[in-house]
Amino acid sequence: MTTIYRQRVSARNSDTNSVKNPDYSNLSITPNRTEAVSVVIPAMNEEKNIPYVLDALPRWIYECILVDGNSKDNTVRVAREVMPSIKVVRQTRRGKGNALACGFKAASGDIIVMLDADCSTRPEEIKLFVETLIETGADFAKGSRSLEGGGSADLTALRRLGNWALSKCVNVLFKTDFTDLCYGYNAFWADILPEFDLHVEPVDPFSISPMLWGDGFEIETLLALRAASANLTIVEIPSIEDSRMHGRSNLNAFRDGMRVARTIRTEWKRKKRPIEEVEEKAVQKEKSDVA
Ligand SMILES: Nc1nc2c(ncn2[C@@H]2O[C@H](COP(=O)(O)OP(=O)(O)O)[C@@H](O)[C@H]2O)c(=O)[nH]1
Ligand SMILES: [Mg+2]
Repeated sequence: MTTIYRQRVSARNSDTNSVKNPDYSNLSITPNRTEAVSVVIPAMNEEKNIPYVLDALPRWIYECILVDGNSKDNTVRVAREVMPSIKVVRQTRRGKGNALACGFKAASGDIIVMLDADCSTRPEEIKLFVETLIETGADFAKGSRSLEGGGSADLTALRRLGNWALSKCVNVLFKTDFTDLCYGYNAFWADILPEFDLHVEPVDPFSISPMLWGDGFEIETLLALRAASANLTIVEIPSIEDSRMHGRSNLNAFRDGMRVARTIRTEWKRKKRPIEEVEEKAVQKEKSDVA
């Protein structure tokens, strides 16, 4: 029996007691599970990487959903060759965030796992995420490269510093204990999806910006903060991030770091004010920045 190392994140207001208290006693990995697991993989031009990811997926998953970001290469064809049962979904707008939202909508499992297509997130860790959700009763399992047992070969010094600073800022504002805010390897129970309040309608063709708030790399922050604001139970899990195998990252540390910073600000205000007002302001700001 292997004991899972985990750390509880107190993602709740001190004035509420609506959070489920997971039972951490006897936490263990067991081979039996009845919950259906959907794996959602956003992929844009990953034809060289995707075969390795799909090959390494555990055989017991219920479904794998690939969300294609209008790849110019053969990502979709290669994925279908390697895994004929794969469900391919087209994203409705642009960005990793929109891709994930489209994938979540298409998922029909009890548990949804987010995995990257560039070989940086390890499919063998899916088991740890799933078992932790099942055995602790937590709502959201958040991967952390900073916990003991985790690590990263992909983070640059600048990204590491930015992530550390943003995590600290969030922990003060949201009374949380996140150790790795901007990490994309997460899993959650599908029934908490409404708490994320994600929308996938295509953007108005006459709109100035092809992206809406949450469509970019800020998605991971947005999910974590909405889970925290909804007083859901969040558990951090150590995770090892490898370097992407082929190609280059689509993330720009400065541009996307600024989006994350604005997400923190927007979500903090969202907690305090009516949702529509705050989101409308964020969208307007986004449009004026693009113009
Ligand atoms: N569908 C889709 N996938 C994307 C998009 N941007 C990034 N991805 C995927 O998201 C994952 C992480 O992106 P990556 O560029 O490696 O960013 P990094 O890991 O933060 O450096 C990879 O699987 C990418 O193919 C996008 O606009 N659409
Ligand atoms: Mg990557």
